[in-house]
Amino acid sequence: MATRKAEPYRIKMVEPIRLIPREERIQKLQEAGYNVFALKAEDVFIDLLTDSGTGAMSDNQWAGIMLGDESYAGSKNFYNLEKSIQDIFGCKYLIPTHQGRGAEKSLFSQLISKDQYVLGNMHFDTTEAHIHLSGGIPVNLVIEEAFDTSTYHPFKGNVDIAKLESFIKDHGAEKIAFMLITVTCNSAGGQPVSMKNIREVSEVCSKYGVRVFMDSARFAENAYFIKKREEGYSGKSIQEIVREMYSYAEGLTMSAKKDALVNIGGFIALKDDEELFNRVREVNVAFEGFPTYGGLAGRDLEAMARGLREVLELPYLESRIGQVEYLGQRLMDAGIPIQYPVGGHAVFVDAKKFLPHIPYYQFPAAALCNELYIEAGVRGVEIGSLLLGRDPRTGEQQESPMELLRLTIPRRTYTDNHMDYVADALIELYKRRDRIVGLEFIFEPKILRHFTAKMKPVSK
Ligand code: P61
Repeated sequence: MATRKAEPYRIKMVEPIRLIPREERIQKLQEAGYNVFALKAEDVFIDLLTDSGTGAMSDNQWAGIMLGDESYAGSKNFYNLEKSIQDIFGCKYLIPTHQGRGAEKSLFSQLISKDQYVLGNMHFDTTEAHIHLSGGIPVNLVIEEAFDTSTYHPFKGNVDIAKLESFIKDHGAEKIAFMLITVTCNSAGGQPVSMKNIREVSEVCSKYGVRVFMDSARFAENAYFIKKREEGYSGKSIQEIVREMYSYAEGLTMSAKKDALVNIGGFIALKDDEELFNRVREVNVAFEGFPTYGGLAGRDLEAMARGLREVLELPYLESRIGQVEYLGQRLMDAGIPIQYPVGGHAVFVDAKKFLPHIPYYQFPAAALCNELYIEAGVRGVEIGSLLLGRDPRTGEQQESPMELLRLTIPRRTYTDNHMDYVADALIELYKRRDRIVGLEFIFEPKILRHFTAKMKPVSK
């Protein structure tokens, strides 16, 4: 009896990728201002920048694309998506959007009054931006263990319940717009939130009359971790777990580019608040489009309707999370410091520990990211002080609590052989880590600087 698990799919179409020679990689990176965001994708061999919109669709999804009903109003694909969302999340109301941030913009504009707080485990950066844009103040209440990369905790995305309750008591419920639980918690390393924690958040919030929503980009990956790690859930199906998770919230925002297994799309779903639904739908027409397409083509809606059902299949999730774990394990076996346990969608390398000689203001994770490109043509992404930026009041560079290189794994796209190749490259870098130097700016944009900054290695 074979114990090894293999991918629950076979490959029908391939997209060639190529590794350009090392001298060219050095030159391309220099031309890109030592910023991997400025590289052309065709100069990247294995692209681990994001798992967002980069996965492979199934034959069933592609078949659905051909059944796109491109009517301006009342497309049949909208109703198929609505049915998927009602079945999966138990939400009556659907508002489609072009991607996750579209959903954030429309929903938050109707929930936040000026200077109200929006509580969360750890808000993602677009979420934080839309909270600010709607006049709100984001607050992160994740447990302390999330910041300690080497200590095991099965649910590092959990909300600190004591902090949550004292925050509500100290500030008063009327100063709080709502609570948003991000599953899995991307900013903490793709770390899951337990069912117990979701339930407790909902209990505390309902005690004080604070509404609860879920940022659901990786909801199925979160459900998988609950099944594997939380007592009482091993016998439940992913669908049953998802239904229970969402029984504790009144609605959700979704970037469908992750766990709906599509290249573009998003939505808001609301359980039963008809009045809120009407208000959000109204602004969404102005921001995104008519209620039955919301910035998407009928074919996109159909691919989402089908992807949302596929993502709940256990063999898919086992293979998906198993691949991320496989890469993490290879790195750990070689003594490379990573966020532990490995999250659902990415391996986060702890660059502070990998390159202890590079201070935060010389961006160790960005330096490591660049070296990995030179070494192997692999593109990761920095999540650290470069992304965090300067204090808006003082102009001082802020020190991020963690300096992480995120190796984000697209869904159903690369093989374990690719993972071995990435691991081998990082192990090589680890051997010569003493020779890696930090970065300094030659051009620093004022907003979202990490996308367009130009840098150079500091001279020794
Ligand atoms: C990512 F470099 N994530 O992780 P949208 N919520 C959550 C997300 O992870 C998320 C969104 C909402 C991305 C894409 C990304 O500066 C960046 O569909 C938990 O991307 O609008 C997106 O969903 C927003 C990468 C976004 C970035 C912004 O790679």
